[in-house]
Amino acid sequence: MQTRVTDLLGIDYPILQGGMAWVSTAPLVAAVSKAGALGIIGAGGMDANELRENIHQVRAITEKPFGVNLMLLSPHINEQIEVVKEERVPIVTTGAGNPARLIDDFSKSGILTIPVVASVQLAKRLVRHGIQAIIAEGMESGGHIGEITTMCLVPQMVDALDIPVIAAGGIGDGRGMAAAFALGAEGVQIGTRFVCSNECQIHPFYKQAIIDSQDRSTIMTGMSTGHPVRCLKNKLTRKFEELESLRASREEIEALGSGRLRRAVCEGDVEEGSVMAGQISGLIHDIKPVSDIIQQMIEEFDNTIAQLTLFQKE
Ligand code: TUI
Repeated sequence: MQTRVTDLLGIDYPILQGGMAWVSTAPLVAAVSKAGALGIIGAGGMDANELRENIHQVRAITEKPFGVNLMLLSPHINEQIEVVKEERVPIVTTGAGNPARLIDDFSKSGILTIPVVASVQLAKRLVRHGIQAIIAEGMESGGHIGEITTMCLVPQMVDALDIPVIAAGGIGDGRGMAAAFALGAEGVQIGTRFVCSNECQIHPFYKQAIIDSQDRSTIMTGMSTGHPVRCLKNKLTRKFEELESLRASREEIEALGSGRLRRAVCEGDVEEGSVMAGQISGLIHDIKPVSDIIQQMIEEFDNTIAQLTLFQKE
């Protein structure tokens, strides 16, 4: 499968594994890259040494391209920037902010910056800074999100930009991938589906919470703080709802969220922890190897496209 995205990134399939803080560490990333897609280390939550260690671990397993996702709100962001430059990481994706100041500097170090954005306005601004591809993330995604759905964001992004658009948010199988391509995307970024893989090194209760979920199992919290986050409904999200209904201060709401992702991912506390997951969670029913997820997605993509061509007039 060749698109501008596979050409640019040097991968076999136009699939990126979303960089997920605490979740996408070296074993998952290496498995995804080894299988011909792009694995991405989620640097959010890592200090400089942990990030360097993860980069070395990926390189010990595969020579294929991989990326690092920099969460721009991370307290370790400046040291992480130095590490990706020193380690000559080929691809950096960014999230939760405007990466304009990094693009030129990274480019001089041979690093390709692919921003994750949730609006056409920021995307256009970043194109003027010289980016070569962008990830358009809809609000179906897990974690920190914007306001627009993938269905509406992707075609508007495609029309506004000349660079390839990678669709993210609400895609968990080959049908979703085909839908994204129908909207003009040339690649997809997948998060939640890869969480439920054998190679993903998180507490089993987190994976099980996704498997047990249905279509209406996620909720957006933290809207009043300006940093809305999607996760599975649980005791913690009910506390958020209560605080927000009482119009609690931003500080109070942010304090409630502190350390909660780690608690869910590492300790398996899926009631008091933040179980970040996308709306596609309800579609995920099993845990399987990364290579099976990718192969089945490509097969399903091909079948979907073949089915759709039956609609063509003679
Ligand atoms: O970054 C993400 N998703 C994330 S980051 C994360 S870690 C976290 N932990 C605790 C609380 C909050 C986050 C979990 N999930 N996705 C990419 C993304 N970026 N979605 C939306 C944006 C975004 C938002 C605003 C990008 C740029 C932006 O720009 C604002 C500006 O400065 O113009």
